[in-house]
Amino acid sequence: MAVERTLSIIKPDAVDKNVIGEINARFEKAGLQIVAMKMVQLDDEKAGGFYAEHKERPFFKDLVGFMTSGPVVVQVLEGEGAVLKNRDLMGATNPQEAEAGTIRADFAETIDANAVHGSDSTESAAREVAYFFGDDEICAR
Ligand code: RTP
Ligand code: MG
Repeated sequence: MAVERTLSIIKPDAVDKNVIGEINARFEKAGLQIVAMKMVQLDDEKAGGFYAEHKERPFFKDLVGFMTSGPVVVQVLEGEGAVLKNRDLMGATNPQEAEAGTIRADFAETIDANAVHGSDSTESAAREVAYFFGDDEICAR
């Protein structure tokens, strides 16, 4: 399987719960390496641009409101099949439907405040990584 990069965001609810380390430990135990990482406070423009694909959806305003409600940790994860591996670790979008042992099942309660974001394809990953990080901010291993 090819080595890939994927964008991960630890969302405001998980930062507020003080579980950044626990979530990152899961990535590392699964063989994903953190090759870039920063904590940022998103504003409406940055969060709205990130979720532009959902602009016409009824939940867009709430989504942007939630993503700007507190700091997030944005990071690039690298490893074999990183995109799908991260999605598997995250679990379903709605924590109520997420498989036991996944990040969302263990750390999230609602579909709005669902602890983490992960790119859904290698194409999205390339766009999302570039949205937050310059090449000089990613530390190739
Ligand atoms: P994400 O992009 O944050 O990793 O989540 P995802 O791929 O699992 O879900 P996506 O369909 O991309 O939706 C982005 C975020 O919007 C919120 N959402 N709310 N109320 C709703 O029906 C609804 N659907 C999606 C979620 O917070 C989801 O993470
Ligand atoms: Mg998504």
